[in-house]
Amino acid sequence: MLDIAVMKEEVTKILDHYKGKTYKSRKDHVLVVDSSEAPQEIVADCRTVPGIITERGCCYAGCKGVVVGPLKDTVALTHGPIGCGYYSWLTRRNKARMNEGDKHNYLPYCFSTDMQETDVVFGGEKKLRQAITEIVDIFNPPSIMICSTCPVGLIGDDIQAVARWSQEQFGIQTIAYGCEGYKGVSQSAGHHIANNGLYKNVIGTGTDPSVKKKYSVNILGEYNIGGDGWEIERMLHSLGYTILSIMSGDGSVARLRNAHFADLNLVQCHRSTNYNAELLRETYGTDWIKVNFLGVRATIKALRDMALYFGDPELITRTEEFIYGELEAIEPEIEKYKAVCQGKTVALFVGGSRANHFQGLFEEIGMETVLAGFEFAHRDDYEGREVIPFIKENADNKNIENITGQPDEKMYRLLLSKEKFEELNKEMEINYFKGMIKIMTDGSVVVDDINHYEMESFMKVLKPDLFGSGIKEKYVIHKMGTLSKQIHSYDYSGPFAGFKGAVVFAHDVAMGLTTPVWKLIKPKWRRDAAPERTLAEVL
Ligand code: CFM
Repeated sequence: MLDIAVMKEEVTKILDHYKGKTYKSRKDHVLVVDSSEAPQEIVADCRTVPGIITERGCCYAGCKGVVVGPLKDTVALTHGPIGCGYYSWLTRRNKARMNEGDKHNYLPYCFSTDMQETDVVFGGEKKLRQAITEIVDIFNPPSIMICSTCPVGLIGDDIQAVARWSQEQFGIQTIAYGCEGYKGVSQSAGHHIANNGLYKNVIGTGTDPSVKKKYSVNILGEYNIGGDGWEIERMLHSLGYTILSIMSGDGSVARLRNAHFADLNLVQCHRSTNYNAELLRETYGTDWIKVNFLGVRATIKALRDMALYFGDPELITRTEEFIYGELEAIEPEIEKYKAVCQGKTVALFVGGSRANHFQGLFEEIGMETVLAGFEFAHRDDYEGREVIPFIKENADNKNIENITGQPDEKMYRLLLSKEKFEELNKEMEINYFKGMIKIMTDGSVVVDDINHYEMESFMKVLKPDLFGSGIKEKYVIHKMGTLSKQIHSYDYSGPFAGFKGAVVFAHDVAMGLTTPVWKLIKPKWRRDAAPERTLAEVL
């Protein structure tokens, strides 16, 4: 149990190392959870202090790397220097395979215009046209998606004009995303741009209502990292659901076109897909529910909510039987690993939703989350959707087009009557997400857009047994003698979702914690109690 007053004091000490503007900016991004002060407010989704060594990524990463990139039947063409394409090429471990009905999988390829200095000086449109011509010659894909990197916006290449040219020249749908790396303040802007592009050009363009079967759903914000999506599919298929599309892990443009025929949308990652969840609701009347397939209890809740939404007694019974069978199989395994992990603590710093989603899973193996934070989440991901109307727009998020959906005359339909909706809403909060702060215990720390200095400082204060984060932090943490697990790419493991995934996760954590190597590493700050340097001395 963490002491609120002690933690507040520690946070003050850490922040006191900052001066002037930096202090002013950072103090509002860090809070100690204190339910007596609820609702607590945090500052998020704004510019990082220059030079502070943030853990954030760029807008292009959010658009190409996260949302558009995993769609396997389109060629995602990076218009930019080769590094941008290369580093966003499957390092996230968004798996894909050819499933029944799939005709294409371009994910094993990395497509880039490989911009050089001369292209930056004289313009890159010619090279972009040439790349598209080659792509059509070699692959003749059903669609092409152009994703911009920083130099493209700086020199003003007209990617929209090239997309129109490509469409006319080859008759292939070509969508251009103006997702230059510097647009917005993080990956988050890229999610929004990608959502907009898919909503305008892909979703709803399918004309095959026969895809719709009983209990048709879309899964939004599930990227099949380490095979998570496949485990979710296994569960939903055995319960009799039809998955029309997944945005976008192991997903395809072909399936996304018919997403508007679904009865219900399931939102796994709220941050990256809340835009389309809302647009689908506004345009087609399709409700969405927030699900979380990470963690046993969370998975059970998601499956129960889904069954409840459809309200079919047979489906509800089938769901309970399924849950019972799965639990019977995994519980002894989880208990075995829990014996190792019990009582340990964890700090989590991940993108925009997993620092929230994984907390339940850690709790189930006996581990308490003492610090959690997001790289690029917005206030609603911390505080809940009720704050959305109060979020102030700034110059950066004004940059990104904000679309609202108009009801589609032919396709708009409501599955639930008003009364039924209200009744269920009380139980499962349809179209709502409560965010991170409400699930955390008093005295734990929430940090938005953590930087290197703060990460090291909190490591020393909280001494977690595990730091769940990404590749940028991993080895620094290891050098501190602490286990670090990559919650983005799952290191080389997975799936962690659903019932079976929980066992894989528990196994991995237990294995990591008991690795003998920790006995051999003692970081300097643990060896001698040398006086701490001030930030000014470090800089
Ligand atoms: Fe959503 Fe993601 Fe995440 Fe995200 Fe990401 Fe990711 Fe992430 Mo890395 S879409 S916000 S931009 S859950 S790549 S699969 S792990 S930072 S917490």
